[in-house]
Amino acid sequence: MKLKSKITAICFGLVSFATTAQTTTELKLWYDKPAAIWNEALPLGNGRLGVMVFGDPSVERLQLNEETIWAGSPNTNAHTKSIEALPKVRQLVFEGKFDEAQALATQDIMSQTNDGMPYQTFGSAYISFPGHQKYTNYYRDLNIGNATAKVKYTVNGVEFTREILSSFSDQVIVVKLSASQPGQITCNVFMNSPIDKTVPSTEGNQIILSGIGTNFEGVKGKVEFQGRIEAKNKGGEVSASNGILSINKADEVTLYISIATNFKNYQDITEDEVAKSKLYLEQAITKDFETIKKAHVAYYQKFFNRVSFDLGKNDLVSKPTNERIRDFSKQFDPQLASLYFQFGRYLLISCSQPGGQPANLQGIWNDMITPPWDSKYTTNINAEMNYWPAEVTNLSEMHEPFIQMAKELSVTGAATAKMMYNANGWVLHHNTDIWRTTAPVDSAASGMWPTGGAWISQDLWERYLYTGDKNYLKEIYPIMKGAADFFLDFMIMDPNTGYLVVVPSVSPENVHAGSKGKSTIASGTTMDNQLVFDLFTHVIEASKLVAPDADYAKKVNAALAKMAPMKIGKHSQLQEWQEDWDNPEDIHRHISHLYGLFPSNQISPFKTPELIEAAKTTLKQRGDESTGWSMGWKVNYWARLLDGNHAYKLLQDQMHLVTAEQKKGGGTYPNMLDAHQPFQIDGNFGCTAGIAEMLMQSYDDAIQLLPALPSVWAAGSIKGLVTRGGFVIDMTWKNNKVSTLKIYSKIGGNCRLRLENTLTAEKGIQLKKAKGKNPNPLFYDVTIKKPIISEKAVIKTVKLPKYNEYDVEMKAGQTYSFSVN
Ligand code: FUC
Repeated sequence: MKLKSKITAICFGLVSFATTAQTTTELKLWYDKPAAIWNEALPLGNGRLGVMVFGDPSVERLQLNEETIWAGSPNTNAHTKSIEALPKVRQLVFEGKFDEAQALATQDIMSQTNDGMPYQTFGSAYISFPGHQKYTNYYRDLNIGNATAKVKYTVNGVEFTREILSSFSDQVIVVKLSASQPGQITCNVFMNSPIDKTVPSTEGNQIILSGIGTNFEGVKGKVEFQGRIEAKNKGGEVSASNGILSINKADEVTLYISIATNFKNYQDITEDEVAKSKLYLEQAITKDFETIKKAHVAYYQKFFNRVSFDLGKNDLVSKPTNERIRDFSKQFDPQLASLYFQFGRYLLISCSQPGGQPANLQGIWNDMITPPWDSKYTTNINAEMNYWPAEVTNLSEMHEPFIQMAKELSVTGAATAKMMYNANGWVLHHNTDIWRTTAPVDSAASGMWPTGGAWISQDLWERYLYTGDKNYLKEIYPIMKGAADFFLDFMIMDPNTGYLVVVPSVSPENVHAGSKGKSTIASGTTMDNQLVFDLFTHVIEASKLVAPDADYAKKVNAALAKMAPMKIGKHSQLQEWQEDWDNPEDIHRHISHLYGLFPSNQISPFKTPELIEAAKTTLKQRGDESTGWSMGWKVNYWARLLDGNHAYKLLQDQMHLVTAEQKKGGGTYPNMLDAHQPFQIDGNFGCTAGIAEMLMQSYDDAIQLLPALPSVWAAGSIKGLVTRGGFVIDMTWKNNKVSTLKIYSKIGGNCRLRLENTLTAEKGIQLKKAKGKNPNPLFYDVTIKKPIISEKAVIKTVKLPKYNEYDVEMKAGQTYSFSVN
């Protein structure tokens, strides 16, 4: 009998699928030593309250964050000086006087007041245990299967255990201290903060720390915060005085840590932090640790358990996580890869909850008053990257704070657009903060980039493609339209090229040969063109669906027609700028012009064969090793180039262990957080999204299964990935080919599958060979202008593997199982 890979399709209702779920041990980061530095401590969070657990036996440190403790207060950093400067800067750019243009922009267009406020730590809670300096059998872990951390060790034959969580359901951090014998818990608890003028105090049996976010760059600090700790003991005694909570000879103790601020929203700080911190504590303390834990775990697992991922097992889980990170590129450790993927999902659930703030540069975890780049939102890549895993890894709810921020930015950005450029719509440059400031900040070299609103809008539109939710689209349409309106006003014709361009701008944050490598300022950069192309295209699509307006569409289409196509330069590369300035030796971390490859869909192996080759050439020229987020982006790039082995190589590079001694290069800290360096959370999210992209892609007309599977991941399973069009994919694979497949359709519609296997339909199932355009509107088509190709460029033709494409019309709420004969 001829053995042919044959998949049969059977339609079921909601059927559960037995993929090998990740077991509890696989979902743990564990260590045999306490954390000596912050980058070894373990992050817990409930979206609002963050805690880094150090796990030292004699003095536990819990470094604490509340997501709304920022310096400053409601403010704007926009100004009018730019109105006069704008035409002059543009003229200088057009004359090729880039250094002068950049200097003038730095002087007159960049913010004249502040560059945004920093995100600040609350401080730390310490628990000191007299006599615990000498210990044996040390163990600590972070269990991302249930969002709890544990510390265990033995002193004089007594085993001590600490269990810590940041409760989603009760809005407090709880710490359970227990011992293997009664009467053994004796410790002192206290708090302090690097924020000047914080005041410790005592109220009954509660210890309190109150403070105010700092003044910064001329903006008065007005975020008032208060933290409270109370203990509930079994046996022994508890007392509090002078800001110290003393526990004497207890059998078991639970500490309840509550923090609140006066922050209501970006323009209102009139909450009562005292009442709030009291209330959270009062409500939580009526419940014991196990009750709080049960509700916490149930809440967390509702999201986390939507995706399971298995790449096979070996016994490396018995080694501490830091050693496995160190050895990842030398040994095959499939469980570390799946753990790292899931860790990104864990972090997103833990730092981005509906109703709260979006994940900033460090998520919510920060022990400083002025952290690197203020731990703000950098919108020329970092803030968007944080949300790449949200839809595809089945965490759509975690996307909400980012959408809310977009709504707020569209308000503050409208005032900035008017004031600074006399333009309609709204503008965002390369940074914002909790006050939603939108003016250009820092020097013009990095900050003179008015295209943030376009990228934010791309993310908003993408969410619609995953959910098909028209109500949501109605809600975000005005934001997208406002962003488009800005560019309709702001863009002008470049007299050198005749194209409609964004100017002044930069290709983040790269200098160009037009200025002999000194300046970044330019006109009509490739990334800007791609971003505005997306924005205009999406606005036209969205308007057809929720606010038909033929005149507006005509206007936007007319602008699109005047924009430059992509260009392929003399080194066969995708040009970063209008001029062929690219240097093949340039290894800059930003490869902004490949935005068109990922996260956008303008460059694809199927539709734009020349551009895909040029993008690959560019990527090879830029090299692999870089900052954490840059490597995270490259995993996605190589996945879109259908090269799983190269994507895997980038994951190996990203696993470069960065320790207190080994400080060179980007990579991963012992606690698995991304090292830019310093710590920046985007690399974690970028890599999680990248791994999803290696296993499944859904753009360019089809859902492609295993598009970039590295050869080492020959067998495995993933359950719960979401595609554009709202299909949930569960699949296993063997010998690098799909072996079982189940698809749940959330919203119905045509499911076009692209894979190397052959599918055969069972009776009753309408499985057709795909023909023509995918009729599913969530796989809408984009038509890219033909690229302009330099005579010196050498473009080879791409050889694609042989794929089969099928269509199955699916019904909402139904599960379709396919099996391989
Ligand atoms: C951009 C990047 C840096 C860093 C910063 C937060 O400016 O160029 O590498 O990630 O954002």
